[in-house]
Amino acid sequence: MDNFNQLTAPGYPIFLGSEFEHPPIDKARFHILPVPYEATVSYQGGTGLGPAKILEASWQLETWDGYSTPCEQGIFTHPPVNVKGKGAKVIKNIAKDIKKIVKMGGFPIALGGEHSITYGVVKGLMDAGIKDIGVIQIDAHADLRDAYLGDKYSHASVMKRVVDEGIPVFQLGVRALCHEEVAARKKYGVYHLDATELVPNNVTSIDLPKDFPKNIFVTLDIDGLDPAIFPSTGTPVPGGLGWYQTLALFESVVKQRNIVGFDVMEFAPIKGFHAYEFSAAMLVYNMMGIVERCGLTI
Ligand SMILES: [Mn+2]
Repeated sequence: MDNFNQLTAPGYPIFLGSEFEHPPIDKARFHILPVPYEATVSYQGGTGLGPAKILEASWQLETWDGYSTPCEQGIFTHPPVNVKGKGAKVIKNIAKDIKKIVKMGGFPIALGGEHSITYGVVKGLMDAGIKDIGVIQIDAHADLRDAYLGDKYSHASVMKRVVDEGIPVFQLGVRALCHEEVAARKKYGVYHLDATELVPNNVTSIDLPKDFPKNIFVTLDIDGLDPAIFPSTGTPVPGGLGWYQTLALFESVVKQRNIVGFDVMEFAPIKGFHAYEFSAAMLVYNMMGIVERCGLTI
């Protein structure tokens, strides 16, 4: 890392800072928004360091992802969101930053941080005027509790906040959920293909229901993948999605709808194990590549 002067804020390198000439903000398609928020941890901590470590590791990526060079479309890394305070205040700050990105015509990519952030991201998309939106959630957990430990803004309740906004959700890879969440799935008509259906059969593409919204946002909780790939997360659960399977499922939904952004949440770096940091950076970059090559323009 020889060019570490490319920082958005102290400790925050820009995505792929080592590799190419970065365009000005209004010329970039991909807008990375680091959200180092970690407040409602229920097991192991560390997600607050996630965004900075992903950005740092991104300097080791090849710009050619095997199919194309997504960075040619321009990547702009924003300074991290102000995450001082808790709950509603932070959600508001996130929404404000996402709205700004969408209003300037950018494609937002939020990096967490804990999963509660996603509610702020989705709010930002709505505030920017995007209508008819659905969320595809790749996750080990359903995150549909109304509140967790009394907290409505907990990472374990984030999808409940989303369905409460009347937004349809499709869950992929879930393998840990409680009775309250099973009932919430029924009540809110949450679509799901759980890990037991996807993983043993190596399912790599799905058909979104006909009435699923035309605009989609994909939220990827890193624990949706198997902990053999990402043990670096707060609440790992065995039996998760494979690397290629995750990317293929992502590609299959991107080909069916207009994707308006994605996030990668719950990455908690483990000191001394840089493989996981690089894997998270590559996952983000490969998802950008899929958006570039397969994204529809509706
Ligand atoms: Mn989650």
